[in-house]
Amino acid sequence: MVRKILIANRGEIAIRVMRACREMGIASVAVYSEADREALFAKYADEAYCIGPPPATASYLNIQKVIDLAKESGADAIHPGYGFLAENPKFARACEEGDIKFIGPSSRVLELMGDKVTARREMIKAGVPVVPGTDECVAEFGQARDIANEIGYPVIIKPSGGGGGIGMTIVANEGELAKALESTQALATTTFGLCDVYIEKYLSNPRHIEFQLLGDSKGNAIHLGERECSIQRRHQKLIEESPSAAVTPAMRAKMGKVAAKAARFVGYEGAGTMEFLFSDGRFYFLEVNARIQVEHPVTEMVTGVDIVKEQIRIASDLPLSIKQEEVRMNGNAIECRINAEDPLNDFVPTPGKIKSYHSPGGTGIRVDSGVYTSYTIPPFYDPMISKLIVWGRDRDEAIARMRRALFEYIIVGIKSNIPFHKAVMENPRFIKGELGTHFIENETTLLEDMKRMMEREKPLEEKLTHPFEEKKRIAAIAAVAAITQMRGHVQPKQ
Ligand code: MV4
Repeated sequence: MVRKILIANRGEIAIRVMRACREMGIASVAVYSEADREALFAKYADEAYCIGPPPATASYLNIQKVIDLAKESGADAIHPGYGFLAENPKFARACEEGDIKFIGPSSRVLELMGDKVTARREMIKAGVPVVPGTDECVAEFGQARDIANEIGYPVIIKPSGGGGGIGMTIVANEGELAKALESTQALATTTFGLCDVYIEKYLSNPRHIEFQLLGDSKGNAIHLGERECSIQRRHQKLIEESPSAAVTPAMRAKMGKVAAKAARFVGYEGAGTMEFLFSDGRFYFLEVNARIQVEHPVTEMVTGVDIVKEQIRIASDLPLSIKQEEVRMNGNAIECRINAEDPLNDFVPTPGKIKSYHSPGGTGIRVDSGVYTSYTIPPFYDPMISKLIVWGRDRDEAIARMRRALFEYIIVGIKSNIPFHKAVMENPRFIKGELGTHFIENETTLLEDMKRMMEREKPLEEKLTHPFEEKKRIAAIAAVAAITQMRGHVQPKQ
């Protein structure tokens, strides 16, 4: 078993990993930038070292500095979290060569999955259904025209070095194709240093559904069911849930089996996600995310499996602690990403000082956060404040519980996207489970819904701005909760 882990990340995910370390009797080492000196994760760790100035390129992305600090502190493994160096094959290789265990797949697998054309080709070989399209890079217009005519318009051109939606171009007809090909190649070159692009049939409003996978060094691979992440804006997921309302047990078993088999096929070690588009009852492979994901807690809530602990076991050459037949999905979980951004002003980031903070609790609630009262959210990184995750016996109970928890959640001093989440939890189509990747742009009343909700809460604002008067704050929470009840959304089940 590894004995000491350096966490090459910040915020809530750094704390998430350290919590697993503590439960397993493993020592934790934090590295923090000058902007994160007062961050909770730097205090929570057993040891913490400053790694450099605020910009990520000078700190969290500095491979040599991370490796040096791991060696100096005597860490025998590095957990990269998500983002930053998590899927960087060069970093994984530097760990491999420095005799430090990288908690994640091998540099070979990271390279294979990081190139989207290669990943697509591997998945075709493994028998995974993919979106109709090319299995090669497309360099010439003639090639693009032939494939587009074969699969039919609209098509989408994607950079092979990309992922997560960056730099994609939708093409409606042949007239637009030449220009789109050229501009996507140019963008791919400047953004990823690789002009390779590929073409797929464009699906118009699919659901985004992904399978959680675990593979160990003994050749075992299992799936923990799916998550639906259709509620996103500009490729930033905002709400995720498990299971998906669109997936039947039979579909889950079939697709999960295919995904786990593909993980074995490539020799996948660690936790990972296989992303699919789901349209007209069919799954189409998109890409593999070779890391722990932000939304992993919804899977933990319904399966009871601690995914980070499994990652650490796998890195220690231990077998998975659970067999496929033992995986049970129980109830429904939903996650809302609570961000420091203004939902009424095009979701602009709103970093700054949290003057008062009260997070929800009670049955079925989990809050993963890295903040506290009087903490200042720095402007240098992504503006996530916390993740609010709820569990319910069914989807309706989970939604009611999320609504209740959002009304308990009080953040004074900076604007957050809590009003957005409140509006979605009352949206009729969300409640029916009618989701798609264009949900937010299609639901044109969300902005008005948010405004109405905030107007209703106005009378409470004065109470909430007395952050040090506990009684007034609690009275305000109770009053807000009462308003929710009055709206009559909660109908007791017969
Ligand atoms: C697609 C697609 C439709 N058809 N691929 C976005 C995230 C990335 N992992 C893949 N993405 C998409 N891939 C096919 N064949 C729709 C999306 C997509 C999207 C694409 C461009 C602009 C906005 C989008 C929003 C959601 C999903």
